[in-house]
Amino acid sequence: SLLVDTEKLLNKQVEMEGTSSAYYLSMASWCHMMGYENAANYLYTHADEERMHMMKIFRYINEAGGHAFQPEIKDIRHNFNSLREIFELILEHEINVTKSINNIVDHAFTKKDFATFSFMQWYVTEQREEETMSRRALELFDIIGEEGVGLWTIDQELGKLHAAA
Ligand code: OFO
Repeated sequence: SLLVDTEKLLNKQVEMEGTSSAYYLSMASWCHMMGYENAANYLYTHADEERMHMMKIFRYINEAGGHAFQPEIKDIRHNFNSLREIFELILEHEINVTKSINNIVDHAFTKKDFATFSFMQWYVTEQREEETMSRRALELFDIIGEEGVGLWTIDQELGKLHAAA
């Protein structure tokens, strides 16, 4: 079964993925309200994916003999200053998620918990993809520029990026 500190770290990760889901849903709502349709769809889907990330760890904890806790998620931000800010926040957030995942991988290896170590590999790969996607999305703002029809074009390109993922 799971070591107590491993179980704690995994439950913290459940909370982090749940928070990601809530955070991205809140961002999706702001984009939708503002008329950034493609960005909104991208983020609605992203929110669902984070929920799935949360559930995967949740089930693992119980299957491995631990006890998964439904996280209490609060203090989610609802208002943002710009579309660009949202994508900056996403990248920043994903970098923190990667750090947290790496910490669990490192811990599992040190404790010779190879089941958890192997389980977490999926997240390592996923984070690399998510960080790349976030960087691509952010680059659009510099390449296209936000003046004139820029924001509209960025939203269109975000839709394409999303479709390609
Ligand atoms: Fe985007 O973070 Fe989950 O893993």
